[in-house]
Amino acid sequence: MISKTMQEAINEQINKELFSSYLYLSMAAYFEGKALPGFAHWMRIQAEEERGHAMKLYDYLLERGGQVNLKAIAAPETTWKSDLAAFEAALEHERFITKSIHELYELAAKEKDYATQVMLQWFIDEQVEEEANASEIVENLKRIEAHDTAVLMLDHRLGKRDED
Ligand code: OFO
Repeated sequence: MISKTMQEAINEQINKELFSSYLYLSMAAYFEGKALPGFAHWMRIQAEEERGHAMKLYDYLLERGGQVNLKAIAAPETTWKSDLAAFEAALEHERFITKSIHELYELAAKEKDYATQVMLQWFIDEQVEEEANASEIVENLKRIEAHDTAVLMLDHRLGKRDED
């Protein structure tokens, strides 16, 4: 039987994972609206993955004889100032989730809840991948933006061509 404190903390994490799903679904709609179906597709898959994370915790809680208490999911942002800003927000969110998983692990250790520590190991590994994926896209987008700037600089230079 899982402790009430651990149960409450896992329920909080379920809510955070469902919010993650909501956030990425919102980003998918944002990219769809910008005619970027590839970006939207990536976000949709991410949204599904997050729902999967929530369900993993949900099933675990039930398996341990705990009670699942679903809470209200906050409304995510609907727009970002650029493609890069959206992915930076995704990376920032993943860092927040990593911190939350680590805190959950610390609580499980404090409570000597070994089964929960083992279950959370999967999430700790997953967060390394989640942050790496978002980070790689952020870096790629920064390169693209730098390229755009280079094009603008070239445009500026070509605009200075003297007439023959
Ligand atoms: Fe569930 O890993 Fe992202 O948020």
